[in-house]
Amino acid sequence: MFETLGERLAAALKRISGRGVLRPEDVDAGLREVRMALLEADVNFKVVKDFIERVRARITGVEIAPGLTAPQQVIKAVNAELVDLLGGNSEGLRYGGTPTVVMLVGLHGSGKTTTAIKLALLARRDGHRPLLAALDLRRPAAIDQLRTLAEREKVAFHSGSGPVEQIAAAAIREAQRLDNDVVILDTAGRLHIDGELMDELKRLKAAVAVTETLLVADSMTGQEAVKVGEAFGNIGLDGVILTKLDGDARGGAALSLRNATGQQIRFAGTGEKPQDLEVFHAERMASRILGMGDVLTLIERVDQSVDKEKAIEVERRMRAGHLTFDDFLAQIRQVRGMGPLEGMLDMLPGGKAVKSQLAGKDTELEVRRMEAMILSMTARERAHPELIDGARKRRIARGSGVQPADVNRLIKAREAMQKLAKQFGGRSGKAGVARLFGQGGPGW
Ligand SMILES: Nc1nc2c(ncn2[C@@H]2O[C@H](COP(=O)(O)OP(=O)(O)O)[C@@H](O)[C@H]2O)c(=O)[nH]1
Ligand SMILES: [Mg+2]
Repeated sequence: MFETLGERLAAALKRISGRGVLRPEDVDAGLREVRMALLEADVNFKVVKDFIERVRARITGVEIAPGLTAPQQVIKAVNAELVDLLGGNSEGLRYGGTPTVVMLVGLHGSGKTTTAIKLALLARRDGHRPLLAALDLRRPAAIDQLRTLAEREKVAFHSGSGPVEQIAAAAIREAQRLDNDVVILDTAGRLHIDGELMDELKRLKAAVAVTETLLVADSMTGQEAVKVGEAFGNIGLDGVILTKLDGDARGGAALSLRNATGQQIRFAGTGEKPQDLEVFHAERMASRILGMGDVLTLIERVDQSVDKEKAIEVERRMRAGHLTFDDFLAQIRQVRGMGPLEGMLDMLPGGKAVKSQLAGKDTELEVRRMEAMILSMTARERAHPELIDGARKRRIARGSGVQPADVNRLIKAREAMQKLAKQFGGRSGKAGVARLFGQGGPGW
């Protein structure tokens, strides 16, 4: 889902480098790419403009957190802004009225009928007794479609002929008689926005006590999404349901619709089956749009668990080109403090250098061995790795229950990391070290 946008953002942000405070030119360059990525993802251009300015305000002058790379810091800001823009999490259907009346509106093919049965099942899971009303009279097949679904799922169903507002009123009376407390109105759609349809929907709303009017919109809708949102917004909306998220590779519609209607996205359709409906979750959607769920989880965890003082200290030493085994140990422990190891190493400053030494091994086990070896060293050996000769290696190996070859590998890992640090740190200061750290990113 939304892979393309996520990948594009990742590629875009790769170019941002730097540590300390994010530099204005990096922010500009990064945001330019984010803008392009969003436009290509078919987010409406006005929405993009607005979004970019908000992210800019959020990150200008922000200090890059120890343990994060500059791109990760920007991703964090983009994500936070996305969550805000998406308007928080939905709590599901709002029940109220006798009965609760949910009116579904939207273009033809957007998924209204499919969503009607999905909502009926959801209401039933919530302990309610739903009734489905077929109000799409333009196409006889539409009524049959809903009737078939209702019968299959054993949901009460009402249809009729005549003006839609009369059928809707009859459906509500029927629900009251049968003791159904939720009525879902499946209205007609059009291929395009159409005045006649809007009039019909307004009449319908005026005639019956609608609890909520929800716009059903296809997530593949591109620039059109804003027009659709605004047009249906005129009849008065209480929320949006985004369908076909299972097939969408872009995700722009979520942002556009939210922005155009001012309403929350309440549900997400994730398939053709009646069970394929999720209550909308802003964080989940944002991470889907970014396509970086794992990275975001990690950023959160780094934020919470990295000992910032320690991280700064290790970074300073690396920059000076001197990395003791105590620093190495601190790194490893920080990694382990964060939980499952796989993937974690990628995210830490210098983690990649450690990981390259572990290629093809059981990482967790290997890190535990590294830790054991370092703990078998004397304080002097840890601070001055160059002291470790053959005799010391054998003693360390014995003390930690490994082979001397393992001690050799550990020594090489530290040397490799120090060499990289020297190379980058010595040459071009901040940006160089950041590049080293940036190499720790998930492929970018
Ligand atoms: N993959 C997928 N297909 C969907 C989803 N919602 C609806 N559809 C399909 O979209 C098409 C149109 O849906 P329908 O409910 O008839 O749209 P309506 O004209 O608005 O009532 C049908 O083929 C549905 O199976 C969804 O969330 N995921
Ligand atoms: Mg339909």
